[in-house]
Amino acid sequence: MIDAQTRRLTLWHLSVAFCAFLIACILGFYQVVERSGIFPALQSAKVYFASVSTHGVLMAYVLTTFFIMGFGYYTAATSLKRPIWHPTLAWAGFGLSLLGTVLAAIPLLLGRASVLYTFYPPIQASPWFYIGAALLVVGSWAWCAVMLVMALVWKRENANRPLPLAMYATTLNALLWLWTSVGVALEVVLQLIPWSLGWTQTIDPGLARTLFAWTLHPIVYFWLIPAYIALYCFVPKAAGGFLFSDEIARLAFLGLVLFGLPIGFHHLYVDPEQAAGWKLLHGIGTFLVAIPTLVTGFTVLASLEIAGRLNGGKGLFGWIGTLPWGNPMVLSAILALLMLILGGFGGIINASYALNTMVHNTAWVSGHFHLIFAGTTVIMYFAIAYHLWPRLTGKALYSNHLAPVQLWLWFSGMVLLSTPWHVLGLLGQPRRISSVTYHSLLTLSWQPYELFMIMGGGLLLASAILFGYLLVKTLTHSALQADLDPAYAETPYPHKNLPAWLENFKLWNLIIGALMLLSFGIPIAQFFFLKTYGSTPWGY
Ligand code: HAS
Ligand code: CU1
Repeated sequence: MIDAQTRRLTLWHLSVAFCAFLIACILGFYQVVERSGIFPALQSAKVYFASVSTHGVLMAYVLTTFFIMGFGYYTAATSLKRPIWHPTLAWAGFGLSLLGTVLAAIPLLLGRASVLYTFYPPIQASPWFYIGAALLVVGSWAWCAVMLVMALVWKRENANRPLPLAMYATTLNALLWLWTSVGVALEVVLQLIPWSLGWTQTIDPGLARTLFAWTLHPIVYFWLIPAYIALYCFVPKAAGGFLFSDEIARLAFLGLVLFGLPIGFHHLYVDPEQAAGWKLLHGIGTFLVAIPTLVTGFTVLASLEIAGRLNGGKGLFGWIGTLPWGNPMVLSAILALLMLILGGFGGIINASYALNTMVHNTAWVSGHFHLIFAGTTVIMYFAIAYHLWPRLTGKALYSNHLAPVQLWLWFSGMVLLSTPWHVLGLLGQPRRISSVTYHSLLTLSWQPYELFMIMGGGLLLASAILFGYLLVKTLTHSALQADLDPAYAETPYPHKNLPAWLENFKLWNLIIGALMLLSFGIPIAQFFFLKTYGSTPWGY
């Protein structure tokens, strides 16, 4: 049984995350309807952009950051079997992040921060939006400190044992987030806040986009790592088997952190401020970062196969039928992997310099990240919530039948929403528009896909409401949960000697520092030597 402090911390973080998620789903449904142009009465660019900005910020920053912090506290306490270090610091981080969220939400909802979740200048938001975003990030740094100290103290006391896998990945994620958030923190504090307050008159969008690109790619692995923790640490046991390889899992997490950080220029392929050589370097890195995900797909599949065979499955595919498909953790993993195939394939297209020009800024990109983030990643967040809720509340999950229904609804909705977006992108439909002012045979050809998009959005909203209902009902009904074991998966054989370098975080920090200097040093330094866009780098 976990201690009351960890329970409260995790429940509060996850509750904020899922409230933000529900609001964002309602906005998302409005957006697909508005964007389709089928209901002219709803057409309003002003409301649309306020809505998309709020939707993006709630999903990409609020859902993820609070979920990751809450899940991290749970992972640390249960895998290291000890209470959270410095709960006051953890609660201070929570409070600061919540304050930041509220400060950013007010201008967003008032239409004073309709700058989308990437807030690229020269579109300007109210200063409160940037200040709120900064506080959200600073709050999350408190979480990083708690995770790192807990890992280091445990290591000092258990010098000859490797960190439990879930904590190893959580520690790496805390490290990843510290490195990742530096780019956007510099942009917000040194460029956006002074500019939005009127202290500086100009801004250099090239530098701002470069600093944001520093953050924009690794942040997606910050979101993804909790999903992979569930795939490696919970799914094999839930399926009735073992984790195929603990060592491969550790290498995959390490690979995501090392290769994920220095490659953000694949978001800038068509931007003028960086030269082709730097883009090529980041492009090569982007192909390298696909490897840990490929490895994850096959390791998790191998773990599922072990489980299916232990459950009596025979032949080449017979083990698939003997998997417990009704178990939310297992079902989510299967659906997540299926969405990862197409989502990852889209990522590889995006990463290819020449092909990127075909899909950049089209609906294809929205299709890519809805499939791989809102699909693969968020469905694993659901699975984690179903896994944690009974263990946190002591109450049995309200319905073991409705949970798989909710997951199938999410999967079907996401496929229906994002497949048309891939096609629409190839048919030239721009992303981030409320409507177009040109009409031709091409825009006519978009229409059937818009209908699928609305159906997909409707299924997703239904699924989100069912998810919220199941969590609330679990809290309020009275059936007790008998099994409160955290249920971490084991490998079929005991650990031999894990190489010590895997946990040499000092070494990894040095290597990351060198890679970041190599890939961002000159590209950032150049702004201090060139006069671009009529602005000095920090605008004064
Ligand atoms: Fe991405 C744009 C490239 C992964 C999120 N991405 C975005 C944006 C977001 C995002 C939010 O190179 C939009 C940013 C914006 O607003 O401007 N992305 C990649 C690549 C990967 C990738 C190469 N992205 C993610 C993940 C995300 C995410 C993960 C969130 C969680 N992305 C890009 C690029 C752009 C981009 C460009 C810029 C586009 C532009 O022009 O603006 C890779 O990590 C993907 C690797 C994955 C694979 C798939 C492997 C397949 C597996 C399946 C195994 C299944 C088996 C069978 C074995 C290569 C592992 C299962 C069978 C059963 C029976 C179960
Ligand atoms: Cu990226």
